[in-house]
Amino acid sequence: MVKAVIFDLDGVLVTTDELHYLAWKALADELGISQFTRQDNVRQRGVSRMASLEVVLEKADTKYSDAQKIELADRKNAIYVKSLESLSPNDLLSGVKEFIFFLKEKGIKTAVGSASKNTLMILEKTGLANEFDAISCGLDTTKSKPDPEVFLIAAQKLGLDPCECVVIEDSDAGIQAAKDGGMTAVAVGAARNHPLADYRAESIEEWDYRNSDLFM
Ligand code: B16
Ligand code: MG
Repeated sequence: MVKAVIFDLDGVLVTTDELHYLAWKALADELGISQFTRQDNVRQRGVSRMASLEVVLEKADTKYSDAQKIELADRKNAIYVKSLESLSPNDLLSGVKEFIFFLKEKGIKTAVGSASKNTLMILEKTGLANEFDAISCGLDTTKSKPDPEVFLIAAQKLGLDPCECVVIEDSDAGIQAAKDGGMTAVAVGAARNHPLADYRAESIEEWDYRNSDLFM
């Protein structure tokens, strides 16, 4: 049986994808980049803020210095954080609380493995700050998913081997990271057709985890 479940944050526990998109779109508009689309935004899922900025700048005529890029990423983050002001426990995705309770009853540890540097604030606002045995986030890492670093740090904080951990992810980059890290990967949402996934579900709510061999 698995010893821990490591949750991706955005798209798995909570969905602020639309808020990320609107903040990047606002920045793109400010910079006169009219071609930034929702399809571009799909490639920003699960990857770091700076890697996401590069997706926006692919369509820019101007070349930006590293210092300017940091300023642009800060500007986007300010817009995004402002839009998180009204985030509350009501914004947790359906079935999340029940699944965490199920895992606790089974004695399975839980962790968060997220690219977001806003992880702690999002967990606090949604009432999950004290629910996990470990948190690994964008503040702990030097490499962005698909590098497995964020999940390996989570496993290390839990005191477990990667092969004892299951990762639940909604991004292609995150599924790749989980597999490269030697973990079992459950793909939900946008990543559910990823060829490397070991298990697939529409969402946690739709997943028949009670009957999954993972937890028998
Ligand atoms: P921040 P996850 C990711 O969260 C988002 O999916 C991705 O779109 C975002 O660029 C990344 O966090 C960094 O977020 O700007 O708040 O540090 O899916 O890994 O939980
Ligand atoms: Mg995600």
